[in-house]
Amino acid sequence: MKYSNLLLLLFIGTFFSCAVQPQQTADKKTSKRPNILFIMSDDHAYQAISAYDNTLTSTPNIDRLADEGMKFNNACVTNSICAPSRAVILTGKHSHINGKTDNNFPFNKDNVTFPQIFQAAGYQTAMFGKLHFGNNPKGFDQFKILIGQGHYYNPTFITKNEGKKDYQGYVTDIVTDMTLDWLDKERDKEKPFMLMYLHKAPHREWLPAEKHYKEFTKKTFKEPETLFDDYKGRGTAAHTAEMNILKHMNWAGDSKLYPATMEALGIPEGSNWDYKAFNKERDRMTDEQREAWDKVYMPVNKEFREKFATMDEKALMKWRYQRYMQDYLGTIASVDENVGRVLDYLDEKDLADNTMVVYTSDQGFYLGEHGWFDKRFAYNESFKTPLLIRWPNKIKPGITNEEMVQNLDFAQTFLAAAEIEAPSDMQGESLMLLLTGNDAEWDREAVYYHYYEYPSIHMVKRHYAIITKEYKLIHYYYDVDEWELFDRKNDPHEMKNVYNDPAYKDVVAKMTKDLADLRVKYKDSSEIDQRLLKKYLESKYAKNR
Ligand code: SGN
Ligand code: CA
Repeated sequence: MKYSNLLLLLFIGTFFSCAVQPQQTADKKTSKRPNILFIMSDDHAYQAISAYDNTLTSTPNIDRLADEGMKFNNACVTNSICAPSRAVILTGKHSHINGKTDNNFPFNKDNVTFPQIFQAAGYQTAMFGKLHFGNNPKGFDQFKILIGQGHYYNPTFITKNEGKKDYQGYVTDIVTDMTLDWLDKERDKEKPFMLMYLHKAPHREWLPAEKHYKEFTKKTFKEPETLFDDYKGRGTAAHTAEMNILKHMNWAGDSKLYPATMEALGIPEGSNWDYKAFNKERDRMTDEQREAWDKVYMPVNKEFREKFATMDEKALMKWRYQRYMQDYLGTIASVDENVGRVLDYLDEKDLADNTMVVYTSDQGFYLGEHGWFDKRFAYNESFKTPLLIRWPNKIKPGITNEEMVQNLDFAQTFLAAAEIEAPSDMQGESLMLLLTGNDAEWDREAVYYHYYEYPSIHMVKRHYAIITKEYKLIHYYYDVDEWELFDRKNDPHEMKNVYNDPAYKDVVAKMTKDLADLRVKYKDSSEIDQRLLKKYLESKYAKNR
């Protein structure tokens, strides 16, 4: 840790041990300082939360947070990818400042993260579930985290006190059991807590729990309007991205076809079979789990084999979309059920009133819009992320907020809620103004976005963007130099780039200037990270060009 950072933490620690002591005695009776329960899922699209959109599925427990708290309709991320989003949340700083620009390099532990500040201020802190940082989290009294992406069945965790440990069962239930155990048996109940409850689900490759795959493999879902998008009207990046459900999903890992099915159908090995991925998950199951799985997925394979010969590309896309939704939404059913268990616990133990509960995702996700799965783009489905916050007596129930808020704002919001001063170099804004109904004082008009992980899986080109409620201006760079402008009000599905349309000349001029100003404000000057450039030049992608 940098010396200055250490000093800051020591200062905060000393300040609180002196200043907060007398109050802590009072806390025992009145529990003044609020608890923070931060719930985050991995790749949970807002289209798959019924409080936002009930077309696809129903999430009654997560919806409770919207009914009893505030729902943000325009929450978004600064960089739509897993570990970078988590780094932004923990540091309150953009990726280019905290250094975690993509999933590949480990998180730089010199960064000060908000849980360290909570811990120094006398809070009990714990983290359970997925972190995906390449190193262990700092500032936690307890943690049990998955290794990298983790597994759905019988996962291994890295635990703070016992090293690596194997667990039997389904990951979403296990992460919840750990969370409830800590709340009930382990924490110091005299102190307020800051708890991070982080689901692996619904991350690819979408393995639901038994009772949910039994139910969801029988369901049919409405297709999005843009499932057969041909990407006309957009630039190179949309055309070259490898996220198409028909072309880029794995037959085995994603669509759950058995090798025997692919052999029978003559699907050549290598064309997204990904047999390894299939085995990776299936091999972890116990005999009993595997038998139950096969009982449901073998008939799915059989039915597909019988109709395959009659299917054209369109029919195949439709079938793959349904398969995708059945498994993706099946994993969310477990998340919802388990969130319900935790909310019930807060009610039973009289903790709900003094706990700020947050539900969000590390980014949004495509559920067939533009024919895609995955995320990364500054386009709506991946740039936006669900955000629900409940804090009884502070936040009025059932309110919807339309302001553009970001995951960059979370650290300062939680610190402000706990009346802990945030370090001055954090780059977000506390959302307390909005949470307490003082929207008139909120003056943010635009947000900044920067995605870096290219070339890499899914091949989404690097880009940065400015987004207002009305427009989105995106610059793709690195191996292209292209601009896109979308009129968000008149083209909500972002189908037509109007950057070169003379009618938008003035908008382009203003947005370009505002984007330059935002880059100065957030201190993002360099387009090319030298580490990444070196890696790119040495990669197969550069050699194949
Ligand atoms: C894995 C997934 C990708 C996904 C990345 C990053 N493939 O590589 O589809 O984009 O993770 O996801 S998988 O077949 O191995 O699941 S992230 O959420 O961690 O950023
Ligand atoms: Ca993710």
